[in-house]
Amino acid sequence: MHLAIICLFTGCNIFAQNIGVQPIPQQVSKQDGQICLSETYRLSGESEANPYAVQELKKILGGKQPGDTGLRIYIGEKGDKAIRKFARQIPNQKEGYYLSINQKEIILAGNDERGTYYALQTLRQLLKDNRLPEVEIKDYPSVRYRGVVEGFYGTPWSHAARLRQLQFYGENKMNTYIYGPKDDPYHSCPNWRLPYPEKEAGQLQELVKVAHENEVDFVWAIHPGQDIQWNQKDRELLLAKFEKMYQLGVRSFAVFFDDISGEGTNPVKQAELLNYIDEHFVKAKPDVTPLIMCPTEYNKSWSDPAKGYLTTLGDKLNPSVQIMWTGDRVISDITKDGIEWINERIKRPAYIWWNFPVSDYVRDHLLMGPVYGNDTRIADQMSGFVTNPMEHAEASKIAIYSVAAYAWNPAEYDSEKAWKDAIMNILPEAATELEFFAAHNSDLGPNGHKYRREESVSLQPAARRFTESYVKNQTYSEKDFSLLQETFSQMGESSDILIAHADKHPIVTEIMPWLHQFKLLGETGNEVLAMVKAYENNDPSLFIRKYKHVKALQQQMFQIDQTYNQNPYQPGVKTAGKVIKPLIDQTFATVTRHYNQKHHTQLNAETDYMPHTLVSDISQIKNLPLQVKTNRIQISPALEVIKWPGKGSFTVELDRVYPGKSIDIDFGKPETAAWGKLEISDNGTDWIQVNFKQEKNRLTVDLQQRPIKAVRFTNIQNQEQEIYLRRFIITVDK
Ligand code: LTM
Repeated sequence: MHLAIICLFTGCNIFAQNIGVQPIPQQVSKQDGQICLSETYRLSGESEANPYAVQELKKILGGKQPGDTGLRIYIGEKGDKAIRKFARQIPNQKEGYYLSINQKEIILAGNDERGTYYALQTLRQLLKDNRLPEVEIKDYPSVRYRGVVEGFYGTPWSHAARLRQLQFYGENKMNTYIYGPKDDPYHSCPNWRLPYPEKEAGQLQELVKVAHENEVDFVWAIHPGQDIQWNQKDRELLLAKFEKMYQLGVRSFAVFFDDISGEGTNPVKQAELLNYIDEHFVKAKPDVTPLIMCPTEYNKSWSDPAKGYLTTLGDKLNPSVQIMWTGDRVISDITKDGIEWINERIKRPAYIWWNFPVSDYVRDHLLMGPVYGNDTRIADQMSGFVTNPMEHAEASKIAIYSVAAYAWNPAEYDSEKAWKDAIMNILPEAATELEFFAAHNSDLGPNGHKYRREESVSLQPAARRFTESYVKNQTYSEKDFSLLQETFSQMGESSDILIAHADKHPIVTEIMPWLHQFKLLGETGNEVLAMVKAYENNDPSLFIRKYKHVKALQQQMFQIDQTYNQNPYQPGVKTAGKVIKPLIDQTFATVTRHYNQKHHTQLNAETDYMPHTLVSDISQIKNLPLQVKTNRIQISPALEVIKWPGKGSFTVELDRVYPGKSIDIDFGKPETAAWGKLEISDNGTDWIQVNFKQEKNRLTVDLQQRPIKAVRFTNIQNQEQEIYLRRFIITVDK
């Protein structure tokens, strides 16, 4: 039997990008030839090589049998006999590998065990229809630790979703999964001191095992800062918890001090505790990887150089402890200046915790657009890059895949290409439809962090032209009109096609309410365009028919928004909010107003809009959106600690005077009455103070139908207060 059949050979090098491997390898030389795999192969190195790599190889080769004839395959890592003669070809980099495919042989040689595994992942991607390209690849990651931090607030990922994630990381050469869901009580307060119950412990054990099989470090994180006592008892309880996790198989650990206030924020005490853990646990065990910590001041905008929090950590923490960092702000892209700034203070390369596509502060949105904005020249200035995802595990894979590509080889990172490839990889059966949906579901809408993303990019020029000319002059180009019609139709088609895949792929189940909303919005768009034509053609009966239908569709969208995803923070289902929805709303309002003028009617031209305003001099509050649900007006809650300056205040101004029912407040702390003043106004100018009833952290006021035009809350002291904005709700009679 032939060793391998040469399909074609002309012998020339082409660019790395063209071999279709993600993440893009560092160095590729490719010939135009291909080999076709023979039915048998001869394998050298099986007994010494990384067993998970060998297992991958067997999976890739499918039904083919080992034998004395056929293609020769060498597998192993540096030092193994089978690949000794290729040792010089292997990049001398952690997790690096050498892969060569030619008519005689396939060489899969890792610089270490993980390197061999990654060689296999590349081989898997190269194999198409039993053919492999003739190629020589020398590859390694630019960033040492790459992966995901499950560090969001909200419903933690399910066990099944986590298992799928770990496989996905292995396939995409990510080596880190940090387990730190804020709403796991055994990770955070109040139960961080307690061992996991049996069921959860069993699941974590399985995750560790599967992580290992996929060459992923399972990092278990603890979040003890909100109630930790700086004494020997808590120190030992923390070590005992780590020991329990060690027994479950965990070999990598992190301690998070983010989003806490009070005593736990003391950097000297934090450093003492971490060094103690480092010396008595991490370094005392032969197989535990370097400790990771997330500081309290984890972004530049929160750091106060005068207090020296970061420099204290930099000076006092053992050099092997990794320090996490989210950038210039809580949610921000990582820049060269920014990383230089932090590295200088912490005296080590920062371990980046990138807060995208996390959506725990915009929970009614899906963030499925391209990953962009991080500097591509800073790989050697960071020790790690992990992404904090959405609570929707499958939908997050679009961004995770792209982060894998970025962190492996930032110099070759192509945001658009990674995004498209990600979608093709996640749902090949309906990639066109998922790409269309994702392109229009990527922005966050207004939010307290002021972080925004592009959305509906290809539609933007036509949308802008149409809106401007139609709203101002009721004119437009037919070409733009047709493009909009086509887009709105595609919204329905792609939603339907994706919905039809619900049984086959969990991503569809996750995004289902948004798919329904997207379809309804598309239908609304086309009916609004039909109103435009009916008005132009002077056809009032058609106009009214279409108007009624639009109103009915708006009602259905409202129902979806009020029924699904009813979390207490940003309940509801928002879609295509940056370009498409404003265009539809403005067109509807314009054409309805014109119709009203011409026909002396009073059709309601309103779509949903925010009649009330929030005014504040508190930087972390002033950009928070307001939410209205029937007769409740609430400030969108914030997750992290709010530093409320002395004399600072916020005011919620209502669009008119309402009979007031109640005010409901929770600032996460019991002592609000000592520093806070609540006032109401019936005209926005004159204020009277109101007293609240208090039960633990909850403050309530019964307004007894008093007229309300505005509500104000002030820190009357000169001193800054640290609070959590858990709830601020005004209920009125309509
Ligand atoms: O970002 C960090 C370090 N901590 C928290 C995260 O848990 C949360 O998911 C993000 C986004 O809201 N913000 C944080 O402050």
